[in-house]
Amino acid sequence: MFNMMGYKGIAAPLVYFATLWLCDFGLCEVKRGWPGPWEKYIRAPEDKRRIVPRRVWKTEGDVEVQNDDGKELVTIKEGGWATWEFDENISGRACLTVKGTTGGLKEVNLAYSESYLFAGPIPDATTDRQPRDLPLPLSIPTKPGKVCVGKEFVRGAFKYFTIHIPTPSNHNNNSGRQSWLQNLWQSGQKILPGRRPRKNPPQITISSLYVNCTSFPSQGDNGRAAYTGYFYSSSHLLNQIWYAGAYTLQLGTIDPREGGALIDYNRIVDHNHSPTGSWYSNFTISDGVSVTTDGAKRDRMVWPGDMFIAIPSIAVSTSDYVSVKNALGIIFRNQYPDGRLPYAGPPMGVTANREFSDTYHLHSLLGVYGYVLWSGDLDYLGKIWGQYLFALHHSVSIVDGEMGLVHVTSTADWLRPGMTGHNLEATALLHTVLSRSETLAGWLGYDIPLLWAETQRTLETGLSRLYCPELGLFSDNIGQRSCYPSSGQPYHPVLPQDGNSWLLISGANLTPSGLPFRSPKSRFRAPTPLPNGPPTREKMSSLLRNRWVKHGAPCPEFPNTISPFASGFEILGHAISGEVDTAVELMLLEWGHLINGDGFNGGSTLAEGFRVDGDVQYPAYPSRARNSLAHGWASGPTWVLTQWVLGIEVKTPGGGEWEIKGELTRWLGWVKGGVTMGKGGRVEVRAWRARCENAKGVVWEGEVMGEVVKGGERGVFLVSEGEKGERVDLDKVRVMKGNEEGWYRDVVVEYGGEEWVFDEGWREPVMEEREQGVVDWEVMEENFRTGAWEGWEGDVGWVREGRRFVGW
Ligand SMILES: *[C@@H]1O[C@H](CO)[C@@H](O)[C@H](O)[C@H]1NC(C)=O
Ligand SMILES: *[C@@H]1O[C@H](CO)[C@@H](O)[C@H](O)[C@H]1NC(C)=O
Ligand SMILES: *[C@@H]1O[C@H](CO)[C@@H](O)[C@H](O)[C@H]1NC(C)=O
Ligand SMILES: CC(=O)N[C@H]1CO[C@H](CO)[C@@H](O)[C@@H]1O
Repeated sequence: MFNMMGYKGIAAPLVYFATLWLCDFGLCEVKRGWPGPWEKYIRAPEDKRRIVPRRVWKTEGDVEVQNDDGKELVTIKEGGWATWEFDENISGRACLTVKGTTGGLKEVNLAYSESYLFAGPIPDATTDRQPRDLPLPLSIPTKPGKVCVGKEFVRGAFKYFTIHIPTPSNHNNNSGRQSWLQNLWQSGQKILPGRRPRKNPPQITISSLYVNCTSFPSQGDNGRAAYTGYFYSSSHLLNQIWYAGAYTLQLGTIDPREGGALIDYNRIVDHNHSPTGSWYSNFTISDGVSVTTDGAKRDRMVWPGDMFIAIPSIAVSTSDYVSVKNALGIIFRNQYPDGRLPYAGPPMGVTANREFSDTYHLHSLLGVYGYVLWSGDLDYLGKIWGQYLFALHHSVSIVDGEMGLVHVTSTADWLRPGMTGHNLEATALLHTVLSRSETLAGWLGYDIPLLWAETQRTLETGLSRLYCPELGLFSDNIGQRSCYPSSGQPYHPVLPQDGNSWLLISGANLTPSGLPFRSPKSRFRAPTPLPNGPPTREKMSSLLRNRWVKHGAPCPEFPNTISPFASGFEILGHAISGEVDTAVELMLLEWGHLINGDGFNGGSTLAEGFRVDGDVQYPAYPSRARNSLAHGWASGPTWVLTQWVLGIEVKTPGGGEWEIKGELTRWLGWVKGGVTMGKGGRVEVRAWRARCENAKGVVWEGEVMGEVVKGGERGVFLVSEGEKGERVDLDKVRVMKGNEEGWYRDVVVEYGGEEWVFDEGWREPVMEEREQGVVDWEVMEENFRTGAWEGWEGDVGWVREGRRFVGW
């Protein structure tokens, strides 16, 4: 009998250990496909080679849509355009079946957009030098038949596809915002001839169109059958979020010869003459046949910042380790002679610029840990260990011993400002990397240098200097953004989301013994004893939660922005700190907006970032159309839901050992899911709220029960009781029907002479109302007037309207 009476809202952890070795070395061939009712949430196409649009979404000008025996015949005349909509955000090479043309039509213009907001004859943006890309001309053969865009014109991500026949007058329109278009028509990606006989104006009739998607080359043609893990719960929204994360990563996994959307940057390497604003995707970004990138539309490059989150999310959904290995491979291949790792893969890392970021350098090292842990590829670790140590040494060498903090010299990070100096995020990252490095050395059987632990103690001392006792969180640096400004300096502490989240993720001791919290260079000194006591992870988690607005967690280090990347660190920080409830709440709030918010793409994929008031603009760019709506770094929930809600934690490389420590949280009534281990073998978990009424009418409800299944065999039932799970003998469990869809209603557990059934009385709690975030337009404008955007006013996509400016 449970000694817990009445309601217990929060799940106790379920704990179970097991060992499983099905594949002992190298990369195992994983079994793909995991059928069940959860498959309805998969967004990937069933046959990626032939994706057909759902409907003609919009037409303008002289366009006729006829129904020809169930097929739509679309006729576009000069000046007209038609936009087709696909079910999902997709990618690939477009092909049309042309039924006929008249008027000597030789070309049409194509335009692509991820969001309906930018759908029409002008594409959304991949370039950072123009607010919108140039339309792509497509030559139309004189004879009817199929015509496809050239191999290099794989468009990375779009949901809307437009065919347009411009009129000659379009070529000369120089009014208002369209002024950049003039350059477009003049220098553009080849444009239509200006003069044509008026009597017989050109037109085209299209009988069908499809897109041949070349993403996720190593997962087969059926994107739905590619899955090696699943997640299914009582929350429709969390299910959508998990699968949108997984599909975002599929779409961003590409043939390495189809990469490189920053064509102005590519130019340094490939010397292309393509005009600014034009686009192609044929730049080779790594070795191998498949590689993971930052985003499907852009930059289609290997970005280490994304890997920390992307690797585990890939591991729990499609196990595409080959693509991860190729991404890490190119970063390490381009290691600079001084040990530093490039900011990104080619074209970066191979130019004379020596692109570098102190934090992304550390993300690459975390990528190695993630890859080896999940895949089990110790062989790879052994091969790059020398390079890894060389890179790690660089980071250790920039620790300022006196301050105890990493001293950052590179401004580059995830495009957020204020990176240089004694920085919190970089310090917390290095602390994390040192712990992971010890684990990696242990797996290889090597001695662990004492220096690493010593450095961690130094960093902890330094971190304490960044603590703001009155505010309860840590500041960005010891300079202008600290809470102990030097005399005469204004008091503007910045308590960054990224750095504080990384502190939660790191195992750093937040209160090194005997150390007063103090400022190094100013006369200010933290009061002793500290007004709110020493920092704890629990308090930090709750202070971070207090900052949320209607659509998510704003990041003070990057004004006006909500970042699913930095928020990915935050949900991880909450989960690691034992606040899984808070992590899930932020998913529902922020990723809920990415799924349901206006202008995103209806939940197929997850965007790079957005504006604090919920608008689709990502404040890193002036042009709203440049936001990438399929960006792998936003996939954090896929990982966190699997590892902290289902609770499947891999303990040794490839899942040789794993542990289940799940938490249903107050947001879920039931959950079910599974993971294929890197070394093969599948682990499945389910947990549900149970209720029991005994003969005397005493009721227990809200209890959590769970089950672990491995290798296809039923495991043990576990009943949560206080802090530890209790096992129930298998023969005391009765499964009534075995119906997958309503499985939680079919499980009856006999325990202590009582029968436990699913608690039908459970209801999903209502989320707290929060205020909408407010945009600080002056700060935004300032950001676009400086740095990378200097001198580009008007061209890159923002125009002034009175005192304010708006992006477009
Ligand atoms: C030029 O573009 C503007 C804005 O799109 C439009 O209102 C105007 O009609 C165009 N003029 C011509 C001559 O096409
Ligand atoms: C899709 O592209 C692949 C790779 O280029 C090619 O082999 C295949 O034939 C194409 N399929 C269709 C239906 O266009
Ligand atoms: C990539 O495509 C562009 C545009 O068609 C072309 O100019 C360039 O030569 C191509 N590069 C390679 C490596 O094929
Ligand atoms: C374009 C495409 O193939 N879309 C598919 C995406 O996934 C949904 C749900 O599984 C399918 O209904 C669509 O056909």
